Amino acid sequence: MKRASFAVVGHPNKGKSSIVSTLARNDEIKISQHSGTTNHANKVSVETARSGYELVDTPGFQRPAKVLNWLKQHANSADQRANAVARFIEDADCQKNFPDEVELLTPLVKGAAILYVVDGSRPYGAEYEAEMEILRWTGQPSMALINPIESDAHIEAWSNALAQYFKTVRIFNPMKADFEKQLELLAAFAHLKPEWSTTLNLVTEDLTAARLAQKENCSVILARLLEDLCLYQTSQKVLDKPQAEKIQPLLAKTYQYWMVDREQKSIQELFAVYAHFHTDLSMDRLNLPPDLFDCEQWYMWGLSKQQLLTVGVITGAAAGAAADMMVAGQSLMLGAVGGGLLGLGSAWFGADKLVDAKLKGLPLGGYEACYGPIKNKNFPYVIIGRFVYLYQQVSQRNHAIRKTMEINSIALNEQIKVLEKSAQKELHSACDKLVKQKPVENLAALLAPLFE
Ligand SMILES: Nc1nc2c(ncn2[C@@H]2O[C@H](COP(=O)(O)OP(=O)(O)OP(=O)(O)O)[C@@H](O)[C@H]2O)c(=O)[nH]1
Ligand SMILES: [Mg+2]
Repeated sequence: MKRASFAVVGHPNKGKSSIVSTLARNDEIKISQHSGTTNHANKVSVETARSGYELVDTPGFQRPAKVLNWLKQHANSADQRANAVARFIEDADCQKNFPDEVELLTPLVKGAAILYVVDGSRPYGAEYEAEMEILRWTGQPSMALINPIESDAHIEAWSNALAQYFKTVRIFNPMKADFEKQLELLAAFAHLKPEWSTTLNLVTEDLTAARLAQKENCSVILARLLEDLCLYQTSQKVLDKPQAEKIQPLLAKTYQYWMVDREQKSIQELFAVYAHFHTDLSMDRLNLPPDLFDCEQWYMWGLSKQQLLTVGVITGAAAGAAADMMVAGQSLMLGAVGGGLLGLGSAWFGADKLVDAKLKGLPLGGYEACYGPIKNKNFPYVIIGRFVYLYQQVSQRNHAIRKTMEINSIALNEQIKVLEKSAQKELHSACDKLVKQKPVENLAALLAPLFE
């Protein structure tokens, strides 16, 4: 089956690239307020599970009146017009004098249909007629899109004028058009050329199915995030209580860093699900309850006979050498002495004490200093609220939008409150289990309604 292809053409700076970006869900396409941003035809493939189509972003018309003159000199009657356009793009002088028109007409000569874009917030003028006339000469199926960039002040005048050149005229705002509107436009594309309708209808079906799968994906991402954040605990085995107190700030840092980082990872996954790879996000960092270091959570630990034996061997060999004591610590499973903890060196590890312990034989014991997990009942709701709110923004964000995504913390807090109040019984009980570090079956399915 032949793939549909659409060249998006028009005056410079009317939102052609924005339309391509939104329809193709591609946020890499260059868009800017400077006229002439696109200076080469850029083919963008839209791939779906079973089908696809092609959009060609093009530079704007620069000298349409001159181009139309050239064409008129090369065609005496209507039947020669398409051929004159084909000669125009091949002509070396034209390529030199009218590079933008050659770029934008080439895909049309190769069989692409026309999507002619105008700005409905600016008045109509006869100067557009040369470009519309040129497009008509190509003989390709066509549609006009009115993009109300700043307002819809001149839509009516535009509609009247465009109707004389194009059978189909639609209003389409690439910044605001939601998923339904995008599908409606796709349905109109399918009517442009009968031989494309099958593949384009498949595209619509695929996109609809993909949209559902994206939501499911989001509930899985959130479920994993919740489980990880609610279970996470960082701990370090130490010899005595003062040491445990000493490493508290370090544990706190490790813990906070891990939690924030873990949430960030999920946010990245969320953006990736919706193919937003270049969005800057401004959102308050995840705030954790201040004091998770609980002295009650220090556990006495003892070593097995086998381990005691190892203490003897290793400490005997390494006595006095701080660096070697670290190694000894690891082999004794006193906890990984990694990252920041290394900085504390043998002082906290207590080489002498180990040796002492060996000399005295028994007992060799210590404490386990723990940080986390969070037992605050509200915590899962905070995570859910943040994620669902972000989901709402990301899933509705059109790919033509380039500005930073600002997540307002007041709106975010409101969302969390509303969510907590309205959460159904099942969700409440799931959250309750999570903060008790109990497993929740089918968590993703329980969360799914939040993504409706
Ligand atoms: N507010 C708003 N801005 C828009 C809309 N469409 C386009 N713009 C802005 O208009 C400017 C031009 O958009 P582009 O998509 O780069 O226009 P273009 O027709 O591809 O421009 P050239 O490549 O220079 O011919 C950018 O700053 C867009 O952000 C719209 O519907 N609403
Ligand atoms: Mg452009």
